[in-house]
Amino acid sequence: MSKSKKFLITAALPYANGALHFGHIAGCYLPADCFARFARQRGDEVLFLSGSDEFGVAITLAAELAGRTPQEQVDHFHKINSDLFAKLGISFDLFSRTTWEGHVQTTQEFFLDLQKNGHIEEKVTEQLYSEKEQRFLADRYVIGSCPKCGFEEARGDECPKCGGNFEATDLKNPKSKMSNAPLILKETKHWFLRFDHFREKLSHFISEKNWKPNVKNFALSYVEELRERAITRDSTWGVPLPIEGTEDKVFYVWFDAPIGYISIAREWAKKTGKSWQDFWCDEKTTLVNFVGKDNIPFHAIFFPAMIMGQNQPYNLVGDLPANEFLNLEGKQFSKSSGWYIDMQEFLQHFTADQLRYCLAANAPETQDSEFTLKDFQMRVNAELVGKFGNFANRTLVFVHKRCEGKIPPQNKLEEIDLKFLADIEKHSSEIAFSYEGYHLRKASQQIMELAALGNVYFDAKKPWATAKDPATFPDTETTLHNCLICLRALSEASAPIIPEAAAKLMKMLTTDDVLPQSEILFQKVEPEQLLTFAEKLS
Ligand code: B3M
Ligand code: ZN
Repeated sequence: MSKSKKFLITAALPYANGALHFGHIAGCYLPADCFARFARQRGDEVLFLSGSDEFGVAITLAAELAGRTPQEQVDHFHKINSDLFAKLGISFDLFSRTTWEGHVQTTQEFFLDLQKNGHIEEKVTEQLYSEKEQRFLADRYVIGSCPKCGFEEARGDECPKCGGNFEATDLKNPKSKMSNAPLILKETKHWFLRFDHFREKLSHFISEKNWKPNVKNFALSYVEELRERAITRDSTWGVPLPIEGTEDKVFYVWFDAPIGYISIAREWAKKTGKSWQDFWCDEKTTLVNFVGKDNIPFHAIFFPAMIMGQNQPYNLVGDLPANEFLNLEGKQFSKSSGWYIDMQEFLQHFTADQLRYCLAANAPETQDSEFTLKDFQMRVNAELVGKFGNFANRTLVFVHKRCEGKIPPQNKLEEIDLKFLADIEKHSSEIAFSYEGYHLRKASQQIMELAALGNVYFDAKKPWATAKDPATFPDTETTLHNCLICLRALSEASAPIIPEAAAKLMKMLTTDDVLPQSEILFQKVEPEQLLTFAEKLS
Protein backbone atom coordinates (compact mmCIF):
# COMPACT_ATOMS: atom_id res chain seq x y z
CA MET A 1 0.00 0.00 0.00
CA SER A 2 1.25 3.49 -0.85
CA LYS A 3 2.55 5.63 1.98
CA SER A 4 0.14 7.93 3.73
CA LYS A 5 -0.94 11.06 1.94
CA LYS A 6 -2.75 14.28 2.64
CA PHE A 7 -6.05 15.15 1.03
CA LEU A 8 -8.22 18.20 1.06
CA ILE A 9 -11.53 16.85 -0.18
CA THR A 10 -14.38 19.12 -1.14
CA ALA A 11 -17.89 18.36 -2.32
CA ALA A 12 -19.63 21.09 -4.35
CA LEU A 13 -21.39 23.58 -2.13
CA PRO A 14 -25.10 22.87 -2.66
CA TYR A 15 -27.33 25.89 -3.16
CA ALA A 16 -29.47 26.41 -0.11
CA ASN A 17 -32.57 26.81 -2.21
CA GLY A 18 -33.91 23.29 -2.50
CA ALA A 19 -33.65 19.86 -0.94
CA LEU A 20 -30.97 17.63 -2.37
CA HIS A 21 -32.10 14.62 -4.34
CA PHE A 22 -30.60 11.18 -4.99
CA GLY A 23 -28.81 12.51 -8.07
CA HIS A 24 -26.75 15.00 -6.07
CA ILE A 25 -25.88 12.30 -3.58
CA ALA A 26 -24.91 9.69 -6.17
CA GLY A 27 -22.95 12.11 -8.31
CA CYS A 28 -21.09 14.11 -5.72
CA TYR A 29 -21.61 13.69 -1.98
CA LEU A 30 -21.51 9.91 -1.72
CA PRO A 31 -18.40 9.53 -3.93
CA ALA A 32 -16.71 12.28 -1.91
CA ASP A 33 -17.68 10.65 1.37
CA CYS A 34 -16.55 7.18 0.29
CA PHE A 35 -13.23 8.56 -0.83
CA ALA A 36 -12.79 10.47 2.45
CA ARG A 37 -13.67 7.38 4.48
CA PHE A 38 -11.38 5.22 2.40
CA ALA A 39 -8.45 7.63 2.74
CA ARG A 40 -8.92 8.01 6.50
CA GLN A 41 -9.14 4.26 6.87
CA ARG A 42 -5.81 3.72 5.20
CA GLY A 43 -4.23 6.34 7.43
CA ASP A 44 -4.13 9.40 5.18
CA GLU A 45 -4.64 12.85 6.59
CA VAL A 46 -7.99 14.11 5.39
CA LEU A 47 -9.91 17.33 5.60
CA PHE A 48 -13.37 16.90 4.06
CA LEU A 49 -15.41 20.08 3.63
CA SER A 50 -18.53 21.45 2.10
CA GLY A 51 -21.27 23.90 2.97
CA SER A 52 -24.35 25.62 1.70
CA ASP A 53 -23.93 28.02 -1.18
CA GLU A 54 -26.18 30.78 0.10
CA PHE A 55 -25.75 33.79 -2.11
CA GLY A 56 -26.66 34.59 -5.64
CA VAL A 57 -29.75 35.17 -7.63
CA ALA A 58 -30.78 31.52 -7.59
CA ILE A 59 -31.47 32.06 -3.90
CA THR A 60 -33.17 35.45 -4.14
CA LEU A 61 -35.28 34.23 -7.00
CA ALA A 62 -36.39 31.05 -5.23
CA ALA A 63 -36.99 33.02 -2.02
CA GLU A 64 -39.17 35.49 -3.86
CA LEU A 65 -41.14 32.70 -5.46
CA ALA A 66 -41.62 31.04 -2.07
CA GLY A 67 -42.56 34.29 -0.30
CA ARG A 68 -39.56 34.21 2.01
CA THR A 69 -36.66 36.56 2.62
CA PRO A 70 -33.33 35.29 1.26
CA GLN A 71 -32.13 34.71 4.83
CA GLU A 72 -35.23 32.67 5.66
CA GLN A 73 -34.76 30.73 2.46
CA VAL A 74 -31.17 29.75 3.18
CA ASP A 75 -31.82 29.00 6.85
CA HIS A 76 -34.63 26.69 5.80
CA PHE A 77 -32.67 24.71 3.23
CA HIS A 78 -29.37 24.76 5.06
CA LYS A 79 -31.11 22.93 7.87
CA ILE A 80 -32.85 20.46 5.58
CA ASN A 81 -29.67 19.61 3.69
CA SER A 82 -27.49 19.46 6.81
CA ASP A 83 -29.96 16.99 8.34
CA LEU A 84 -29.98 14.91 5.19
CA PHE A 85 -26.22 14.69 5.11
CA ALA A 86 -26.20 13.68 8.76
CA LYS A 87 -28.79 10.97 8.17
CA LEU A 88 -26.87 9.67 5.19
CA GLY A 89 -23.68 9.57 7.21
CA ILE A 90 -21.72 11.97 5.01
CA SER A 91 -18.64 12.41 7.17
CA PHE A 92 -17.76 16.05 6.60
CA ASP A 93 -15.22 17.52 8.95
CA LEU A 94 -17.33 20.62 8.54
CA PHE A 95 -20.45 21.42 6.57
CA SER A 96 -20.76 25.17 6.85
CA ARG A 97 -22.29 27.98 4.83
CA THR A 98 -21.13 30.92 2.76
CA THR A 99 -23.05 33.36 4.95
CA TRP A 100 -20.45 32.60 7.62
CA GLU A 101 -18.91 35.99 8.45
CA GLY A 102 -15.31 34.95 7.73
CA HIS A 103 -16.30 34.24 4.15
CA VAL A 104 -16.57 37.95 3.34
CA GLN A 105 -12.97 38.62 4.34
CA THR A 106 -11.56 35.74 2.30
CA THR A 107 -13.57 36.75 -0.75
CA GLN A 108 -12.57 40.40 -0.52
CA GLU A 109 -8.90 39.44 -0.12
CA PHE A 110 -9.10 37.52 -3.37
CA PHE A 111 -10.63 40.48 -5.13
CA LEU A 112 -8.12 43.00 -3.77
CA ASP A 113 -5.18 40.79 -4.77
CA LEU A 114 -6.60 40.25 -8.25
CA GLN A 115 -7.09 44.00 -8.55
CA LYS A 116 -3.57 44.79 -7.36
CA ASN A 117 -2.20 42.34 -9.87
CA GLY A 118 -3.96 43.99 -12.76
CA HIS A 119 -6.59 41.35 -13.46
CA ILE A 120 -9.67 43.43 -12.65
CA GLU A 121 -11.29 45.97 -14.90
CA GLU A 122 -14.03 48.38 -14.03
CA LYS A 123 -16.47 49.06 -16.79
CA VAL A 124 -19.77 50.68 -17.39
CA THR A 125 -21.80 48.22 -19.32
CA GLU A 126 -25.31 47.77 -20.43
CA GLN A 127 -27.22 45.23 -18.42
CA LEU A 128 -30.70 43.88 -18.69
CA TYR A 129 -33.16 46.07 -16.88
CA SER A 130 -36.85 45.55 -16.25
CA GLU A 131 -38.76 48.78 -16.48
CA LYS A 132 -41.78 47.02 -15.12
CA GLU A 133 -39.94 45.83 -11.98
CA GLN A 134 -37.69 48.91 -11.81
CA ARG A 135 -34.50 46.93 -11.35
CA PHE A 136 -31.60 45.27 -13.05
CA LEU A 137 -32.23 41.60 -13.50
CA ALA A 138 -29.23 39.38 -13.03
CA ASP A 139 -28.69 36.08 -14.85
CA ARG A 140 -31.24 33.78 -13.32
CA TYR A 141 -34.02 36.31 -13.34
CA VAL A 142 -33.72 36.27 -17.08
CA ILE A 143 -34.81 33.68 -19.60
CA GLY A 144 -34.32 33.71 -23.34
CA SER A 145 -32.91 31.77 -26.25
CA CYS A 146 -29.44 30.24 -25.89
CA PRO A 147 -26.86 32.09 -28.04
CA LYS A 148 -25.07 28.80 -28.63
CA CYS A 149 -27.74 26.22 -29.41
CA GLY A 150 -30.93 28.24 -29.66
CA PHE A 151 -32.70 26.40 -26.82
CA GLU A 152 -35.58 28.71 -25.93
CA GLU A 153 -35.57 28.31 -22.20
CA ALA A 154 -31.95 29.07 -21.46
CA ARG A 155 -31.22 30.79 -18.18
CA GLY A 156 -29.33 34.04 -18.00
CA ASP A 157 -26.03 32.43 -17.08
CA GLU A 158 -26.13 29.01 -18.64
CA CYS A 159 -27.99 26.76 -20.98
CA PRO A 160 -29.42 23.61 -19.44
CA LYS A 161 -29.48 22.00 -22.87
CA CYS A 162 -25.96 22.48 -24.24
CA GLY A 163 -24.17 23.35 -20.99
CA GLY A 164 -22.88 26.63 -22.40
CA ASN A 165 -21.99 29.47 -20.02
CA PHE A 166 -22.47 33.06 -21.08
CA GLU A 167 -23.64 36.48 -20.00
CA ALA A 168 -27.32 37.25 -19.72
CA THR A 169 -26.87 39.98 -22.32
CA ASP A 170 -25.90 37.31 -24.84
CA LEU A 171 -29.38 35.79 -24.70
CA LYS A 172 -31.73 36.33 -27.59
CA ASN A 173 -35.18 37.73 -26.72
CA PRO A 174 -34.50 38.21 -23.00
CA LYS A 175 -37.50 38.27 -20.69
CA SER A 176 -38.07 38.57 -16.95
CA LYS A 177 -38.57 35.22 -15.34
CA MET A 178 -40.79 36.80 -12.69
CA SER A 179 -43.11 38.83 -14.87
CA ASN A 180 -42.34 37.67 -18.39
CA ALA A 181 -41.88 41.34 -19.29
CA PRO A 182 -39.38 42.12 -22.04
CA LEU A 183 -36.10 43.65 -20.88
CA ILE A 184 -34.10 46.61 -22.04
CA LEU A 185 -30.39 47.37 -21.80
CA LYS A 186 -29.39 50.04 -19.31
CA GLU A 187 -25.99 51.29 -18.15
CA THR A 188 -24.47 50.12 -14.88
CA LYS A 189 -20.93 49.83 -13.55
CA HIS A 190 -19.37 46.40 -13.00
CA TRP A 191 -16.07 44.75 -12.20
CA PHE A 192 -14.64 42.27 -14.65
CA LEU A 193 -12.06 39.61 -14.18
CA ARG A 194 -9.70 39.21 -17.12
CA PHE A 195 -9.86 35.42 -17.33
CA ASP A 196 -8.16 35.71 -20.70
CA HIS A 197 -4.92 36.59 -18.84
CA PHE A 198 -4.73 32.98 -17.68
CA ARG A 199 -5.34 31.14 -20.93
CA GLU A 200 -1.83 29.87 -21.40
CA LYS A 201 -1.16 28.99 -17.78
CA LEU A 202 -4.48 27.18 -17.60
CA SER A 203 -4.08 25.12 -20.72
CA HIS A 204 -0.65 24.06 -19.55
CA PHE A 205 -2.04 23.25 -16.11
CA ILE A 206 -4.98 21.26 -17.46
CA SER A 207 -3.05 19.35 -20.09
CA GLU A 208 -0.84 17.86 -17.36
CA LYS A 209 -3.83 16.52 -15.46
CA ASN A 210 -4.78 12.92 -15.34
CA TRP A 211 -8.50 13.66 -15.37
CA LYS A 212 -11.24 11.63 -17.03
CA PRO A 213 -10.98 12.32 -20.77
CA ASN A 214 -14.39 14.00 -20.99
CA VAL A 215 -13.58 16.32 -18.07
CA LYS A 216 -10.16 17.20 -19.46
CA ASN A 217 -11.30 17.76 -23.03
CA PHE A 218 -14.24 19.84 -21.96
CA ALA A 219 -11.96 21.99 -19.83
CA LEU A 220 -9.34 22.38 -22.54
CA SER A 221 -11.84 23.46 -25.15
CA TYR A 222 -13.24 25.95 -22.69
CA VAL A 223 -9.91 27.62 -22.07
CA GLU A 224 -9.65 28.71 -25.66
CA GLU A 225 -12.81 30.73 -25.41
CA LEU A 226 -11.84 32.45 -22.18
CA ARG A 227 -12.54 36.12 -22.00
CA GLU A 228 -13.27 38.67 -19.31
CA ARG A 229 -16.35 38.08 -17.22
CA ALA A 230 -18.27 40.30 -14.85
CA ILE A 231 -17.74 39.18 -11.26
CA THR A 232 -20.24 41.60 -9.74
CA ARG A 233 -23.99 41.87 -9.87
CA ASP A 234 -26.66 44.47 -9.13
CA SER A 235 -28.10 42.95 -5.98
CA THR A 236 -27.92 43.36 -2.24
CA TRP A 237 -27.81 39.64 -1.36
CA GLY A 238 -24.21 38.52 -1.58
CA VAL A 239 -20.68 39.33 -0.51
CA PRO A 240 -20.23 43.11 -0.58
CA LEU A 241 -17.44 44.72 -2.58
CA PRO A 242 -14.57 46.28 -0.61
CA ILE A 243 -15.19 49.54 -2.45
CA GLU A 244 -17.07 52.56 -1.22
CA GLY A 245 -20.25 53.58 -2.96
CA THR A 246 -21.08 50.10 -4.19
CA GLU A 247 -23.83 49.28 -1.70
CA ASP A 248 -26.18 48.18 -4.46
CA LYS A 249 -23.69 45.63 -5.79
CA VAL A 250 -22.35 42.28 -4.63
CA PHE A 251 -19.97 39.67 -5.97
CA TYR A 252 -21.34 37.17 -8.44
CA VAL A 253 -22.06 33.94 -6.58
CA TRP A 254 -19.65 31.91 -8.68
CA PHE A 255 -16.90 34.31 -7.64
CA ASP A 256 -17.48 33.83 -3.93
CA ALA A 257 -18.71 30.20 -3.81
CA PRO A 258 -15.45 28.36 -4.58
CA ILE A 259 -13.64 30.70 -2.21
CA GLY A 260 -16.00 29.09 0.30
CA TYR A 261 -13.77 26.02 0.21
CA ILE A 262 -11.04 28.20 1.73
CA SER A 263 -13.16 30.21 4.14
CA ILE A 264 -14.82 27.03 5.41
CA ALA A 265 -11.37 25.55 6.04
CA ARG A 266 -10.55 28.67 8.03
CA GLU A 267 -13.72 28.22 10.01
CA TRP A 268 -12.87 24.58 10.64
CA ALA A 269 -9.42 25.64 11.88
CA LYS A 270 -10.99 28.21 14.17
CA LYS A 271 -13.32 25.58 15.61
CA THR A 272 -10.73 22.85 16.05
CA GLY A 273 -7.53 24.80 16.70
CA LYS A 274 -5.91 23.01 13.77
CA SER A 275 -4.11 24.49 10.80
CA TRP A 276 -6.07 25.16 7.61
CA GLN A 277 -2.87 26.20 5.83
CA ASP A 278 -1.64 22.69 6.35
CA PHE A 279 -4.24 21.64 3.79
CA TRP A 280 -4.60 24.71 1.60
CA CYS A 281 -1.03 25.93 1.39
CA ASP A 282 1.07 22.78 1.59
CA GLU A 283 1.95 21.43 -1.82
CA LYS A 284 2.06 17.91 -0.40
CA THR A 285 -1.72 18.08 -0.08
CA THR A 286 -3.85 16.90 -2.98
CA LEU A 287 -6.97 18.98 -3.47
CA VAL A 288 -9.81 16.81 -4.73
CA ASN A 289 -12.97 18.62 -5.85
CA PHE A 290 -15.99 16.33 -6.21
CA VAL A 291 -18.56 17.96 -8.48
CA GLY A 292 -21.37 17.23 -10.88
CA LYS A 293 -20.54 17.65 -14.56
CA ASP A 294 -22.32 21.01 -14.76
CA ASN A 295 -19.74 22.46 -12.38
CA ILE A 296 -16.63 21.49 -14.34
CA PRO A 297 -15.78 24.93 -15.84
CA PHE A 298 -15.82 26.60 -12.45
CA HIS A 299 -13.51 24.06 -10.85
CA ALA A 300 -11.23 23.33 -13.78
CA ILE A 301 -10.88 26.88 -15.07
CA PHE A 302 -12.43 29.85 -13.31
CA PHE A 303 -11.41 29.06 -9.75
CA PRO A 304 -7.89 27.94 -10.72
CA ALA A 305 -7.53 31.21 -12.64
CA MET A 306 -8.66 33.14 -9.57
CA ILE A 307 -6.07 31.33 -7.48
CA MET A 308 -3.35 31.93 -10.07
CA GLY A 309 -4.12 35.64 -10.04
CA GLN A 310 -3.97 36.24 -6.28
CA ASN A 311 -1.07 36.20 -3.84
CA GLN A 312 -1.59 33.34 -1.39
CA PRO A 313 0.08 29.98 -2.01
CA TYR A 314 -3.21 28.10 -2.27
CA ASN A 315 -3.20 24.69 -3.90
CA LEU A 316 -4.79 24.28 -7.28
CA VAL A 317 -7.19 21.45 -7.93
CA GLY A 318 -5.39 18.11 -8.16
CA ASP A 319 -8.18 15.72 -9.00
CA LEU A 320 -11.58 16.61 -10.33
CA PRO A 321 -13.87 13.58 -10.15
CA ALA A 322 -16.82 15.01 -12.03
CA ASN A 323 -19.76 12.72 -12.46
CA GLU A 324 -22.62 12.54 -14.89
CA PHE A 325 -26.25 12.62 -13.82
CA LEU A 326 -28.46 10.05 -12.16
CA ASN A 327 -31.98 9.76 -13.49
CA LEU A 328 -35.04 8.43 -11.74
CA GLU A 329 -36.93 5.63 -13.48
CA GLY A 330 -35.84 6.85 -16.90
CA LYS A 331 -36.42 10.58 -16.43
CA GLN A 332 -34.56 13.49 -14.89
CA PHE A 333 -35.31 14.21 -11.25
CA SER A 334 -37.64 17.17 -11.11
CA LYS A 335 -39.25 18.40 -7.97
CA SER A 336 -41.48 20.86 -9.80
CA SER A 337 -43.06 18.15 -11.92
CA GLY A 338 -43.31 15.71 -9.03
CA TRP A 339 -40.71 13.33 -10.47
CA TYR A 340 -38.65 12.77 -7.38
CA ILE A 341 -38.42 10.73 -4.21
CA ASP A 342 -38.35 12.66 -0.98
CA MET A 343 -35.13 11.53 0.63
CA GLN A 344 -36.23 12.38 4.16
CA GLU A 345 -39.25 10.17 3.70
CA PHE A 346 -37.22 7.45 2.02
CA LEU A 347 -34.82 7.37 4.94
CA GLN A 348 -37.72 6.89 7.33
CA HIS A 349 -38.38 3.55 5.64
CA PHE A 350 -34.91 2.42 4.69
CA THR A 351 -31.44 2.67 6.16
CA ALA A 352 -28.71 4.98 4.97
CA ASP A 353 -26.58 1.93 4.15
CA GLN A 354 -29.25 0.43 1.91
CA LEU A 355 -29.53 3.66 -0.04
CA ARG A 356 -25.79 4.33 -0.08
CA TYR A 357 -25.08 0.89 -1.45
CA CYS A 358 -27.64 1.19 -4.20
CA LEU A 359 -26.43 4.66 -5.21
CA ALA A 360 -22.80 3.55 -5.17
CA ALA A 361 -23.61 0.52 -7.30
CA ASN A 362 -25.30 2.83 -9.81
CA ALA A 363 -22.96 5.81 -9.54
CA PRO A 364 -23.08 7.85 -12.78
CA GLU A 365 -19.34 7.69 -13.33
CA THR A 366 -18.87 7.47 -17.06
CA GLN A 367 -22.40 8.08 -18.27
CA ASP A 368 -25.78 9.03 -16.92
CA SER A 369 -27.26 6.23 -14.85
CA GLU A 370 -30.51 5.41 -13.17
CA PHE A 371 -32.16 4.82 -9.87
CA THR A 372 -35.19 2.57 -9.96
CA LEU A 373 -37.18 1.17 -7.08
CA LYS A 374 -36.94 -2.30 -8.57
CA ASP A 375 -33.17 -2.09 -8.73
CA PHE A 376 -33.09 -0.81 -5.16
CA GLN A 377 -35.09 -3.81 -4.00
CA MET A 378 -32.89 -6.20 -5.98
CA ARG A 379 -29.63 -4.67 -4.73
CA VAL A 380 -30.73 -4.87 -1.13
CA ASN A 381 -32.41 -8.28 -1.22
CA ALA A 382 -30.17 -10.18 -3.60
CA GLU A 383 -26.85 -8.53 -2.82
CA LEU A 384 -26.73 -6.99 0.65
CA VAL A 385 -29.03 -9.54 2.28
CA GLY A 386 -28.56 -12.52 -0.04
CA LYS A 387 -24.80 -12.44 -0.47
CA PHE A 388 -23.11 -10.25 2.11
CA GLY A 389 -25.55 -10.65 5.02
CA ASN A 390 -26.02 -14.33 4.36
CA PHE A 391 -22.32 -15.07 4.40
CA ALA A 392 -21.82 -13.13 7.63
CA ASN A 393 -24.79 -14.75 9.24
CA ARG A 394 -24.04 -18.37 8.36
CA THR A 395 -20.40 -18.01 9.40
CA LEU A 396 -21.13 -16.36 12.71
CA VAL A 397 -24.03 -18.64 13.60
CA PHE A 398 -21.77 -21.59 12.96
CA VAL A 399 -18.93 -20.19 15.05
CA HIS A 400 -21.33 -19.69 17.94
CA LYS A 401 -22.90 -23.12 17.51
CA ARG A 402 -19.82 -25.22 16.88
CA CYS A 403 -16.98 -23.29 18.49
CA GLU A 404 -18.75 -21.71 21.48
CA GLY A 405 -18.31 -18.28 19.94
CA LYS A 406 -14.52 -18.51 20.04
CA ILE A 407 -12.37 -17.83 17.02
CA PRO A 408 -11.33 -21.34 15.98
CA PRO A 409 -7.72 -22.14 15.11
CA GLN A 410 -6.49 -22.28 11.59
CA ASN A 411 -5.36 -25.91 11.19
CA LYS A 412 -3.93 -27.59 8.16
CA LEU A 413 -4.40 -25.56 4.97
CA GLU A 414 -5.30 -27.44 1.80
CA GLU A 415 -5.15 -26.02 -1.67
CA ILE A 416 -8.76 -24.82 -1.57
CA ASP A 417 -8.02 -22.88 1.64
CA LEU A 418 -4.84 -21.34 0.29
CA LYS A 419 -6.64 -20.30 -2.86
CA PHE A 420 -9.43 -18.72 -0.82
CA LEU A 421 -6.98 -16.77 1.34
CA ALA A 422 -5.11 -15.57 -1.74
CA ASP A 423 -8.40 -14.52 -3.34
CA ILE A 424 -9.33 -12.48 -0.29
CA GLU A 425 -6.02 -10.61 -0.50
CA LYS A 426 -6.37 -10.06 -4.19
CA HIS A 427 -9.91 -8.75 -3.92
CA SER A 428 -9.06 -6.48 -1.02
CA SER A 429 -6.29 -4.77 -2.94
CA GLU A 430 -8.41 -4.51 -6.05
CA ILE A 431 -11.17 -2.87 -4.06
CA ALA A 432 -8.69 -0.40 -2.57
CA PHE A 433 -7.50 0.36 -6.08
CA SER A 434 -11.08 1.08 -7.16
CA TYR A 435 -11.63 3.50 -4.28
CA GLU A 436 -8.38 5.20 -5.06
CA GLY A 437 -9.52 5.80 -8.63
CA TYR A 438 -13.00 6.98 -7.52
CA HIS A 439 -14.67 3.92 -9.06
CA LEU A 440 -17.50 3.30 -6.67
CA ARG A 441 -19.53 1.19 -9.03
CA LYS A 442 -16.64 -1.16 -9.42
CA ALA A 443 -15.84 -1.20 -5.71
CA SER A 444 -19.42 -2.20 -4.85
CA GLN A 445 -19.37 -4.91 -7.47
CA GLN A 446 -16.05 -6.26 -6.18
CA ILE A 447 -17.34 -6.27 -2.61
CA MET A 448 -20.22 -8.49 -3.70
CA GLU A 449 -17.82 -10.73 -5.57
CA LEU A 450 -15.82 -11.14 -2.39
CA ALA A 451 -18.98 -12.02 -0.44
CA ALA A 452 -19.91 -14.48 -3.19
CA LEU A 453 -16.46 -16.08 -2.93
CA GLY A 454 -17.06 -16.52 0.77
CA ASN A 455 -20.35 -18.28 0.12
CA VAL A 456 -18.84 -20.53 -2.52
CA TYR A 457 -15.99 -21.48 -0.19
CA PHE A 458 -18.40 -22.16 2.67
CA ASP A 459 -20.53 -24.39 0.43
CA ALA A 460 -17.53 -26.23 -0.95
CA LYS A 461 -16.00 -26.87 2.46
CA LYS A 462 -19.31 -28.10 3.96
CA PRO A 463 -18.48 -27.29 7.58
CA TRP A 464 -21.86 -28.71 8.64
CA ALA A 465 -20.70 -32.13 7.41
CA THR A 466 -17.10 -32.00 8.63
CA ALA A 467 -18.30 -30.90 12.08
CA LYS A 468 -20.09 -34.19 12.61
CA ASP A 469 -16.93 -36.29 12.69
CA PRO A 470 -14.18 -35.58 15.26
CA ALA A 471 -11.64 -36.62 12.65
CA THR A 472 -12.67 -33.83 10.31
CA PHE A 473 -13.56 -31.26 12.96
CA PRO A 474 -10.15 -29.54 12.62
CA ASP A 475 -11.10 -28.78 9.04
CA THR A 476 -14.37 -27.20 10.24
CA GLU A 477 -12.25 -24.94 12.41
CA THR A 478 -10.01 -24.01 9.52
CA THR A 479 -13.00 -23.27 7.31
CA LEU A 480 -14.58 -21.01 9.90
CA HIS A 481 -11.31 -19.33 10.72
CA ASN A 482 -10.83 -18.46 7.06
CA CYS A 483 -14.42 -17.31 6.70
CA LEU A 484 -13.82 -14.93 9.61
CA ILE A 485 -10.77 -13.58 7.78
CA CYS A 486 -12.97 -13.00 4.78
CA LEU A 487 -15.60 -11.25 6.88
CA ARG A 488 -12.99 -8.95 8.35
CA ALA A 489 -11.82 -8.11 4.83
CA LEU A 490 -15.43 -7.51 3.80
CA SER A 491 -16.03 -5.23 6.73
CA GLU A 492 -12.97 -3.17 5.88
CA ALA A 493 -13.62 -3.07 2.18
CA SER A 494 -17.25 -2.09 2.54
CA ALA A 495 -16.84 0.47 5.32
CA PRO A 496 -16.54 3.47 2.96
CA ILE A 497 -19.85 2.60 1.28
CA ILE A 498 -21.90 1.01 4.05
CA PRO A 499 -20.26 2.36 7.20
CA GLU A 500 -22.95 1.33 9.68
CA ALA A 501 -23.18 -2.30 8.65
CA ALA A 502 -19.40 -2.54 8.35
CA ALA A 503 -18.94 -1.23 11.89
CA LYS A 504 -21.62 -3.58 13.20
CA LEU A 505 -19.91 -6.49 11.51
CA MET A 506 -16.49 -5.48 12.82
CA LYS A 507 -17.96 -5.42 16.31
CA MET A 508 -19.29 -8.95 15.85
CA LEU A 509 -15.79 -10.03 14.81
CA THR A 510 -13.91 -8.40 17.64
CA THR A 511 -13.21 -10.10 20.93
CA ASP A 512 -10.45 -11.28 23.19
CA ASP A 513 -12.46 -14.33 24.13
CA VAL A 514 -16.00 -14.97 22.95
CA LEU A 515 -17.50 -13.18 19.96
CA PRO A 516 -20.58 -11.11 20.74
CA GLN A 517 -23.94 -12.52 19.60
CA SER A 518 -24.39 -12.05 15.89
CA GLU A 519 -27.09 -9.77 14.61
CA ILE A 520 -28.77 -9.35 11.26
CA LEU A 521 -26.76 -6.86 9.15
CA PHE A 522 -29.36 -5.87 6.58
CA GLN A 523 -33.14 -5.88 6.45
CA LYS A 524 -34.93 -7.07 3.35
CA VAL A 525 -36.95 -4.60 1.32
CA GLU A 526 -40.54 -5.83 1.13
CA PRO A 527 -42.53 -4.87 -1.97
CA GLU A 528 -45.23 -3.17 0.16
CA GLN A 529 -42.63 -0.80 1.57
CA LEU A 530 -42.07 0.58 -1.89
CA LEU A 531 -45.71 1.12 -2.75
CA THR A 532 -46.06 4.69 -1.53
CA PHE A 533 -43.00 5.69 -3.53
CA ALA A 534 -44.05 3.74 -6.60
CA GLU A 535 -47.48 5.36 -6.62
CA LYS A 536 -45.98 8.84 -6.80
CA LEU A 537 -43.95 7.82 -9.81
CA SER A 538 -46.69 6.34 -11.92
N1 B3M B 1 -23.83 25.78 -5.80
C1 B3M B 1 -23.87 24.81 -8.04
C2 B3M B 1 -24.59 23.57 -7.71
O1 B3M B 1 -25.04 23.37 -6.59
C3 B3M B 1 -23.08 25.46 -6.97
C4 B3M B 1 -21.81 24.72 -6.65
C5 B3M B 1 -20.82 25.61 -6.00
S1 B3M B 1 -19.33 24.78 -5.72
C6 B3M B 1 -18.25 26.00 -5.30
O2 B3M B 1 -24.74 22.80 -8.63
ZN1 ZN C 1 -27.63 26.02 -25.41
